Amino acid sequence: SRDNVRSFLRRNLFVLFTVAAVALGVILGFALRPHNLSLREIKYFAFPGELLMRMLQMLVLPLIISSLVTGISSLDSKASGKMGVRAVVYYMVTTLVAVFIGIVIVIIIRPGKGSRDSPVAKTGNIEPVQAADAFLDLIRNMFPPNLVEACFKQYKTTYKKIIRTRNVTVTLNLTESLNMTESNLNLSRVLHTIQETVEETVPVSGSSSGVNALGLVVFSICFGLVIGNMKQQGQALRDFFDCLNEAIMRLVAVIIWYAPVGILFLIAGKIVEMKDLAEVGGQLAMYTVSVIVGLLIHGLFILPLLYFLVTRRNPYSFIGGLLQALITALGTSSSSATLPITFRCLEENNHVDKRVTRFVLPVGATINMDGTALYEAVAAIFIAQVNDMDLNFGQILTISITATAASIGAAGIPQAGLVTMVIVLTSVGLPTEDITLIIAVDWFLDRLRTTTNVLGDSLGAGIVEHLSHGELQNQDAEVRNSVIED
Ligand code: DAS
Repeated sequence: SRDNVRSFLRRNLFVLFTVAAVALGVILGFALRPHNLSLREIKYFAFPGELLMRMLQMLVLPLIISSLVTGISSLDSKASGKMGVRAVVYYMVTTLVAVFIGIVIVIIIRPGKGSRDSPVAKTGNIEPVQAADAFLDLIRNMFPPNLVEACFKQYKTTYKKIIRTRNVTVTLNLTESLNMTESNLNLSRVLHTIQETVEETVPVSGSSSGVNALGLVVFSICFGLVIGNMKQQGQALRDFFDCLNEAIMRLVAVIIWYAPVGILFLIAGKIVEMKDLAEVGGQLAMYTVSVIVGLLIHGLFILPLLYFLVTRRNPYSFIGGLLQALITALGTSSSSATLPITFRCLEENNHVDKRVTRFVLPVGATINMDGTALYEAVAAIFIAQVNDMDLNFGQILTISITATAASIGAAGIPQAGLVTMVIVLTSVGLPTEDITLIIAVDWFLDRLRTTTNVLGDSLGAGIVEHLSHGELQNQDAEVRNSVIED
């Protein structure tokens, strides 16, 4: 019928546009590289991409609050409690499996063997950050000092330093932000004190939103639970947040038309900016391969297998409905910016119950980052290998735990995983300045791990929905009975 054709076209037309946008972006990027555009010209060229980032991130704050408050308050506390436990168990299991895969891969491939490929920029005094401080910061981030400041305080300026240190050109994105734990800020101080000549410092205005997602999630869950129990008295607020959520999703429906254009310029701009692949040494190439292999195994095999084992449904058709979100994650390298699109793909394409997506997606996008956890473990062990440091079982266990914690603490913004790396390195006494060894390829790996993060969150919503089928049906029955009574 006409409606079927419309929904088929809408679903596939968008995916077609978005895939075409990625292909065009890559072609345009490589076509522009020989022109050696300056950073400033690249910034202007990539502006349409920055616009998309800003549009999506403008929605993140109201989306997290309205979806969580509506999702939680629409369930009775028993159902939301069970759903929450299932979601957290899924997050922990998949994150630990991802870390395990990463460790096995990096030990088998051993990308760091042999002498150092590229000398590392000598940095100034580094305050070794205690992992305990970082944990405390993580907890602190869950309870923002006041809601207004946590929500609206923007990131400080993000700027690039092009530092040429004895033939290693390192482009550092220094993003100092509310979301980074105190320990991460030490990294930016460390990188600030790099003694080497700074070729060019280009101030690029902060392009990331400033929401402290962790704090917002904790607040919204508590608030949703409370007004969910305020029966008739809370109805007005429940209607308000339900309406707010609906309005945000309608804004997403408009923005999604622009998304392919934005993604095209985001990808093209990055390709123009990246340094010559030839300069990437053998160790760094093997390290990149290790992370990619790990992410592919986890994202295309382990997670779909888990989904199939639980739901007995074809995971790849479920993933087919997510393509728009996965490509947006690839383009923006920010799972929080992708969140609006992830909502739309799960609800419109995969018809996942809104009471589940509204609950698990904002939480998942904030604390469930399988790709990041895998990457932190691989990077830490790679740096140990480069330092000819043999890690014993206890240290590998410590890396597993701190990589998991670092992924929970990482914000859903570009290169957050790189900055929370400090927690993992200091926990096993590895030199934090060696982070500059892996920065050169981080912009690329960030996109892949963000895509894995979004994939993990989305399959998790499908799994939690399947496991919560009973509660959701009871909820529907209660609503029907109450309507009949009325
Ligand atoms: N870019 C982060 C995200 O949005 C992941 C990371 O930096 O590791 O998920």
